[in-house]
Amino acid sequence: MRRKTRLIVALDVTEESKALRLAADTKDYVDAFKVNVPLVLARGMGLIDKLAKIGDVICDFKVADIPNTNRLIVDEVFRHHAKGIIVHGFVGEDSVRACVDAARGDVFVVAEMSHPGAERWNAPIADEIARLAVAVGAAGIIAPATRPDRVKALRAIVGDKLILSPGVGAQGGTPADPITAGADYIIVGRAIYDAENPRAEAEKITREIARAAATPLPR
Ligand code: NUP
Repeated sequence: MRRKTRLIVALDVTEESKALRLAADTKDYVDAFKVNVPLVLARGMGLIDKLAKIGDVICDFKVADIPNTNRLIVDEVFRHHAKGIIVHGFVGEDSVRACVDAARGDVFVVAEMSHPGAERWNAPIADEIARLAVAVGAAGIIAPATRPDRVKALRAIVGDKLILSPGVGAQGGTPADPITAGADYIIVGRAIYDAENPRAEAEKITREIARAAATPLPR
C-alpha cells in the first residue's frame, strides 16, 4: 500500500455502482479503499476484483474465528486481489498467526476499536493485542481516532508497524489528531461518501492530514 496521502476511504455503501463511482471519484486522494462486510454481503466478492483495478483494497472483515476458519477466510480474500485484511486480535495468538501465515498481503490487527462500547471490554486488553500483533509479524494495527491519546500509547508499543485509525468525522475524531498522535493512515467513511462532493471532501481531508503531518509532535 502506498503512503502518499495517508487517507483510506471506507466504501460502506451497498450499491455496486455507488461503490465504483466513489472509488473512481476519490482515487487521486486515497492510498487505499476499505471494503466492509455489508458491501460484500450485498454485491459479492467479485466487486473486490473490480475495485482492485482502481486502487489497493483492504478487506475489513474483522476476522475472529478458530485458526482453520481464519485461514480459509484470508485465503479467499487474497484470491480476489485484496492487498490487506483486518482481523481481530482478542481471539488469540493461534488465530491471528493463522491469518498472517495465510496472507498474501498485509494483515492489520484490531487493537482498540473507536466506538464508545470498546472502552469496557476492548480497551483494557488493547495493549496486549498490540504486542501480539508485533509478535506474530502483522503489518500493523487499528487504533481509535476518537481517542488520540490511545493512538499515541499504542504507537509506543508497536514501534514502526503501521497504525490505521478509524473514527474520523461521523464518530467525532478529527483528521489531524490521530496523525499527530502517530497514526500512519486515517480511515474515513461517512464524512466522505455522504458528502455532497466526495472528491472535494477527500481532498480537503488530505490537506488537513498533510498540515498535521508537518506539525512537530508536542513535547
Ligand atoms: O474500531 C474501528 N472503528 C471503525 O469505525 C474499526 C473499524 N474497522 N471501523 C470501520 O471504519 C467501520 O466499520 C467503518 O467501516 C469505518 C468507519 O466509518 P465512518 O465512521 O467514518 O463512517
